[in-house]
Amino acid sequence: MEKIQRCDAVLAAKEEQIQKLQEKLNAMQLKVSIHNNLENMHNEKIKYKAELYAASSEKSCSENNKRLIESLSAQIHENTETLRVLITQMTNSNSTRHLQNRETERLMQEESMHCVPFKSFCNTSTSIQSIDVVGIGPVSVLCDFETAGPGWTVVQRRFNGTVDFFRDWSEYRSGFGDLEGEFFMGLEKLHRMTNSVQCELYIKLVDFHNVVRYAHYDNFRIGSEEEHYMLKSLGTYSGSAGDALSYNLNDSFTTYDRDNDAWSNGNCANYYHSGWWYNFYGNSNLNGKYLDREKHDEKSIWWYNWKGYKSLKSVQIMIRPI
Ligand SMILES: [Ca+2]
Repeated sequence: MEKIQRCDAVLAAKEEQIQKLQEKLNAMQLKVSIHNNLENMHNEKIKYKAELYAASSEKSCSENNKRLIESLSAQIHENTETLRVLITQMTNSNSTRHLQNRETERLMQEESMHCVPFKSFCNTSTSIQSIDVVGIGPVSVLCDFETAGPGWTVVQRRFNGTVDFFRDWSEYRSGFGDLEGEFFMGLEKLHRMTNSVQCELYIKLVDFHNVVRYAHYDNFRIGSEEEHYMLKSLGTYSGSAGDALSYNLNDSFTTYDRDNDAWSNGNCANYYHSGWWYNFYGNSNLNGKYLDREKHDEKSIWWYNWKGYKSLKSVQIMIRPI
């Protein structure tokens, strides 16, 4: 009996313990449930925030895109306008160029109408005329009818010292001076003219006593620039001034900046203050310094076979097709 009572007591204690544990368990389950609910709510909140953010960025992105599209449209419009202006300018430019080309063609045609071949040149008067030089085209030259008969083209002329003849290679190649005054025609033209047809050469010399002499060669020809405009042919000499030029046959042309002479220790063009055909030294110096009186001066204009190194008053060099 006592044992039964003791068991009842233990049982009661256990039931109480179970009840407490049940209460505890219930409390814990409630806590877990609340926690779960809270967690769900938190997750929901995060989800909504994410959606909100997405919606917000979508809107922002859309606005940005809209602004970008507007900006691009404006640029396209601006570029189209610029393109239109450029096309207009180009069209005007083409029209202008077309007109300029037509004008140039017209002037060239007009000039070529007045331009005569070198061979049939200058038979009527002393004047400046346009001739057709092979490989160059129309060239203005001085033709001389009075000095030695018709048909002469003046290569060089000196008579008052107004033009400086101490020039470099490129100027002697192209020519310089004034056709109505003193000038040098230019070696390139001279080369092409004397190679297009056989030419004779006439050199008129006048001293300070107004005595006139001349030198004539019947087959004058000079080489190309690659050949340093070499004095390649003179033919037969005739005249009253003496043959000063044959000494320099087959010699190259020399200027102060292009030493083609045979003098190894110096430059003849520099020494003689000129640009001319030289060997070890010169035997004539028709492009030398112009002096206004007769003077023994190796830098002046001289023709050795007539007056040595005495300066001359005037010179005229001419060529004529044969
Ligand atoms: Ca030299």
